[in-house]
Amino acid sequence: MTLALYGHPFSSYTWKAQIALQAAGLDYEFHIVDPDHPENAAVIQSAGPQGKFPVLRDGENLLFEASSIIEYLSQHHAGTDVLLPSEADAAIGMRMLDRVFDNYVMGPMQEVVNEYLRDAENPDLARVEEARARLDRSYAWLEGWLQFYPAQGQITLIECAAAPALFYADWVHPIPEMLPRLRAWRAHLLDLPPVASCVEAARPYRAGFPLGAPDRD
Ligand SMILES: N[C@@H](CCC(=O)N[C@@H](CS)C(=O)NCC(=O)O)C(=O)O
Repeated sequence: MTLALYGHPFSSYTWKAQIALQAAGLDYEFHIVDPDHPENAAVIQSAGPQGKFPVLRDGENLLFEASSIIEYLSQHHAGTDVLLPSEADAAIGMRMLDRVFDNYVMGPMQEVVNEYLRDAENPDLARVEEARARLDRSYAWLEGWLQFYPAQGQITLIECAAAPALFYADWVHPIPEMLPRLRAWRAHLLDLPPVASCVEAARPYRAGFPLGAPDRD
């Protein structure tokens, strides 16, 4: 049975699952969640408590939460040690970084975006500044972490989480020049073929970015 992913090409968490699927060389159908496809929206509404995407369908199984989708792919489809190591402590380390990218990069990035979605003319600037400060703190921490992280073209749970988080976070709040390792790693991630394919598929939707998409990437 073919795997099916429900999501949107401009959605960061959809990228996260797609990068894993593509990195593991898995065939899947893509079902876009948009107003023209209410049948796909119905699937995501039926899967999780908040109707968020991505959702993976594997036969009778519906999986939600991008990290859980990647864990499932790793257990059932990707092959040993492809997306997550089988060694328990190494896997815990990866899950910890996955939480860093979701909670401390994707989270504040989304808060800024949400403020502009709420009212692009009159965002709450105090909230925006507070979220930007949290991004700065995460960026600085990641710069230190990267000193010990070998970026050798591997795609694990870490890269699946990091690529979309850093792609959009840098749009919202550019990574400063004084953090060269993080800037170089973001560029490296965007060059990985599964990530590059998500960037291209999302390109037609850039006009919808609430802060205005930068003329790069
Ligand atoms: N914790 C979820 C977050 C998913 C999420 O926030 N998805 C966004 C798209 S990137 C979404 O569903 N937005 C539509 C909505 O919130 O109704 C995950 O890891 O999959």
